[in-house]
Amino acid sequence: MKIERVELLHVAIPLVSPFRTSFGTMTTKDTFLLRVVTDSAQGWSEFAADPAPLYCSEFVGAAELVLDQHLVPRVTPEVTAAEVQPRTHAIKGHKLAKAALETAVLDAELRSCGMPIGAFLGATTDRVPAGVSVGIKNSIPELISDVEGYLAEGYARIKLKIEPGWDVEPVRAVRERFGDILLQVDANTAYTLADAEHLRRLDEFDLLLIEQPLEEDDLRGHALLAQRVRTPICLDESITSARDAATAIALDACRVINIKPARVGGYLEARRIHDVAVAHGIPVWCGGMLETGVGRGPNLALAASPGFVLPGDVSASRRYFAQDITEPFELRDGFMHVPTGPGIGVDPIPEMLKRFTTATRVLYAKD
Ligand code: OSB
Ligand code: MG
Repeated sequence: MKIERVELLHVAIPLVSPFRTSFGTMTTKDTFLLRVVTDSAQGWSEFAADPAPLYCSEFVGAAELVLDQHLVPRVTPEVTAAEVQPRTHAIKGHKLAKAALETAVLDAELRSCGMPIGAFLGATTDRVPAGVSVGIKNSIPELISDVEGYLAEGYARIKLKIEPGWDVEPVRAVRERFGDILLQVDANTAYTLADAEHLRRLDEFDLLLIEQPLEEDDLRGHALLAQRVRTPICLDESITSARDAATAIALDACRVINIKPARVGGYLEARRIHDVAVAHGIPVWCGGMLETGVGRGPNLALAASPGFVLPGDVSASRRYFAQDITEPFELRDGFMHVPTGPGIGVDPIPEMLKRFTTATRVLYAKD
């Protein structure tokens, strides 16, 4: 496929309410979209990280620079989606930036042959059960009221963000108030192995899992923690490749994996992680990073693969934004529907692009 133009569009979209985690508070989705124009079709993608390196080491400014100076030059003037990873392999790290590039190229490629990304990835269903990730709140009554609202909307599973000082009590309150719902927690690396006895207190609440309690490079710590708590350990930040997944499974560092395509370099590697997990009987689910519709569409397609047996962080557009940049994704009977159009199956709405774009840069233009 011949690439004619690569554009990077900075966008800033207000969130409906602040989203607080153990690493910070977000009030806007502040990121960029990539648009790759080829000789046969154009493709879109979204960079998943934020302006500051708090969830992971990547951030908007660094991703823009690495795409401009190191990644885009390696895939122009001609590339296929399958070649993006090998061609950019020499550039260390920057998987979220690489994921954005690979996804835009893949979208263009699939659109040019009329194939939806779900069909390409091996989706076996047209709708997936949706969970919702609930941020850290100022008080337990505020948390209960938010969870009540999400359950009333039909979400199939609740995930509570936790940190030291906001863990056992909020979990107890939600369990007591709502009974037998699917409930799990996410610590985003906020604990150490010295907290094992404290985390064991979560065992009485029958959680589906505890996500990423320890630092991302601490697989051994997670394996040791897993011997001391009954709640299954799920890894998010620690898993950046299929090899990581195989290692974590071999070390008994996790019993569940959160797959975020962006964190692992794109949908092709995400599908390989799925395959490794399925081969080992490890359940997976699709994570999210407050994506706009541009990132949400393909995440839903991935989540329709057979190994995704737990509800994902794939919520409706209105859980995040009063106005999404694409047609809004809606929750129906607790499910989200996989887009059926070619490629990622969604397009930014021109009027919304205009409203939310703060700057546009051309990274490549055929002369
Ligand atoms: O750790 O899963 C996470 C959001 C941003 C960055 C990291 C995470 C999250 C979420 C929200 O938990 C998931 C979503 O609804 O997109
Ligand atoms: Mg997480």
